[in-house]
Amino acid sequence: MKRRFAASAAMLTLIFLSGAAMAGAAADKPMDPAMHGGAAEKAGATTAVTLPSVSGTVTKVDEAAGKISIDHQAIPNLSMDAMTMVFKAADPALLKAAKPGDAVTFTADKVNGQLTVMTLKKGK
Ligand SMILES: [Cu+2]
Repeated sequence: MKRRFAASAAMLTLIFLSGAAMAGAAADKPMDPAMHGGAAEKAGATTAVTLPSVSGTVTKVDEAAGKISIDHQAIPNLSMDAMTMVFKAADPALLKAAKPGDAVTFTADKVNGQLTVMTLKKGK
C-alpha cells in the first residue's frame, strides 16, 4: 500500500509538471500582438498608396486645431467636386510644410467620419 501511494504521488508530480509546462506554452501565444499590429500597418500603407492624388491651393492653416483649408480639385474617392473646404490633418507635421497660397498635391480620405488629409506635398 505504501509503495503504491509513493508511485501515485510521483505520477501526480509528473502530471503537475507537464501541466505547468503546457500552461506556460499557452501563455506564450497571446504574447504575439506584434504580428497583428504589423499586418494592420501594412494594410494602412496600402490604402494610402491607392488614394488618388488631388491638386489644390492652401487657403488657411490652423496648426492648433490640426486643420487645413484647401481650395481643391475633384476628389474621386470621396465623390467630391472642386471646392474650398476644411480638412483634418492625419499628422500635425503635415501642416508645418504648408502655408496659405501654396499649391499642393494631396490625398484625402474619410477617417472616423472626418475628411482627413492623409498626405500633402508642395507643387502640382
Ligand atoms: Cu471638398
